[in-house]
Amino acid sequence: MVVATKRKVRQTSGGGKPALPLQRGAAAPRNDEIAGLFDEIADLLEIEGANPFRIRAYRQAARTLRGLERPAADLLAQGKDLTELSGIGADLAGKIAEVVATGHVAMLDRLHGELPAGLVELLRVPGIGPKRAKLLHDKLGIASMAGLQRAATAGKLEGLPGFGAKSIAAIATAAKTQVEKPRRPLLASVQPEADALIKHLRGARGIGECIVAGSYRRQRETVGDLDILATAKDSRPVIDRFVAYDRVAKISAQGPTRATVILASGLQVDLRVVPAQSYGAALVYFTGSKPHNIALRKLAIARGLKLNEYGVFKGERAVAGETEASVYRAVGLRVVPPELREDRGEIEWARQRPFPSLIETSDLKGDLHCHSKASDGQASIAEMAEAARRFGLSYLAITEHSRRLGIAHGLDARRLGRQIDEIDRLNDRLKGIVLLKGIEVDILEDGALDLPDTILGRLDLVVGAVHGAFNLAPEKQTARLLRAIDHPHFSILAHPEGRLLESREGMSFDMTRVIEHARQRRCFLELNAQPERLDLSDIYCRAAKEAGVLVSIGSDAHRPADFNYLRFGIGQARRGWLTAKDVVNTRPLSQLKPLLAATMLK
Ligand code: DGT
Ligand code: CA
Ligand code: CA
Repeated sequence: MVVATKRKVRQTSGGGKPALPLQRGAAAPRNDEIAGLFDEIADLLEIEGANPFRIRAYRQAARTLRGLERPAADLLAQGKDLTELSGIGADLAGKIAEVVATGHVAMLDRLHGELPAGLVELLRVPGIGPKRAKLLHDKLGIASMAGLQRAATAGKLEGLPGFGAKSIAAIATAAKTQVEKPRRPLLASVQPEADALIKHLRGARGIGECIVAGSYRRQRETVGDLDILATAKDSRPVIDRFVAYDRVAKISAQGPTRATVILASGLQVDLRVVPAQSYGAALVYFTGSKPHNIALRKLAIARGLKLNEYGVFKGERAVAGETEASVYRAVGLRVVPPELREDRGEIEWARQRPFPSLIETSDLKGDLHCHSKASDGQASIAEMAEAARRFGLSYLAITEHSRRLGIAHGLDARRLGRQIDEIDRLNDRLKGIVLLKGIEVDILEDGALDLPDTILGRLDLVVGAVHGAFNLAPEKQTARLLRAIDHPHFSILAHPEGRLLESREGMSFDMTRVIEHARQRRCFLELNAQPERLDLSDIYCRAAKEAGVLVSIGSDAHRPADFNYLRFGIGQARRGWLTAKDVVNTRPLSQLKPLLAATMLK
């Protein structure tokens, strides 16, 4: 499915213009900034009721831009033809060039003239689609989330066609949450910024260590800001180089050993420079989480020690601080893997026994969720197979959408039948990778699957997923999922929670029952590695593990570059305490096959 990331280029400093780097003069817009503008165009076109294929073109272009390894601005500077990129035609290539040259897209400016920019925010509220957003605007003049919240509180939504009392109450609550909650960028979207900034800082005179700590190091799916920790005898050159970085839009604070800046993207970055003998203590402190730190400090106090970001002290004397290991040892613990530092039982564990070796990207042997051009992907099956092989995988399941998802060009039984034959032929000539035959079949509202058993039975695996009716009452939603799992051919429940980070809450249902059912029926739960999903989330990964249900980490790749998303899936899996053993696609094909076959023979 093409998923809209509703993130916009955020404003950083006064004025009504988006905070493109152009505000600072020479720097060119980054790919994700251009992508943000395209997503906004798609959102506004959707509200205007434009042709779905046109909307989809902008979304795909945004995706392509986000996945490019090099800045589009550089490609243009070298005279490269952007229409060679998948999903980019002449019109979109022209718009990219326009953003690079001017910082604007005239078309978006025109759309803003027709529709208030704040209307797009309304699409983040469950239950409000483009049609309802337009209705709210036309009938009540609502043009922002805050406006929606005010109107809902004042009872103004009552009586609008199609708005029942229940849905009004749900909308009011959602609008309130959205207004109060600042948006947090996705881990994957800040990673390139973090890498580039660290590379820049390493050029500072006298710098020793230099690392991103905070929620980023803990691999949280979204990050509030970046916390960079560096060591140096003389902190000044490091601070000077930091605030002089060409993507800094605003310096919020600057002192001799610390500084805070806002980058052109709106991302805040904190920097702390400490002497080498405090590195371990500072790293523990700035990695957090805060509840984890508080628990550590209690342990220190109980031992008559003082723990802070400079070290562990007995009176005035430092007893630890240079390494993380020394700090944990001083309070009687083993080192806790950063992803587990959330005060969810890891402290007790660290006192008693070694941690299991958490899963790593290199443990993955294959991927059980991907798309090709046959549905809404952007490459051929052979190209996806080659990309998976290059990523180091030895098998790949092709799982297109099913017929119900017309917008994604979902397959009916006849087209799936042809694809099965095509994959058989491809397997005869492909080297170094084996393709598995699958489908991402739609789970209908009543829990039935969107394709007949006869065709599903010919596959190696059936991945089932919910793509609509997210708002069923919890009992109905649970029953729907249990019924799908009960289907004679059902292997993996894809993106089980249905969350879209920062834009859609997960569905309400009884996950404990779903996990238990999956265990009984010997099927698997997916951890979908798309950056805006990371679904299963960490706590349910752990619940699945404890129940003995294997997790499948799937890229849901729509393009060759998307296999890189598996790394973020691994981050979330580690946060869920998963080891290689807990993940089904760490098995070599010979061990995987019987496991899949068991799901297809119920
Ligand atoms: P974020 O930025 O919201 O995604 O989450 P973090 O965990 O990166 O939080 P941030 O940036 O506010 O602070 C970085 C770390 O610094 C945090 O994980 C723990 C530590 N820290 C911050 N404030 C406090 C505090 O008041 N007490 C303690 N013990 N540690 C703190
Ligand atoms: Ca942070
Ligand atoms: Ca911070």
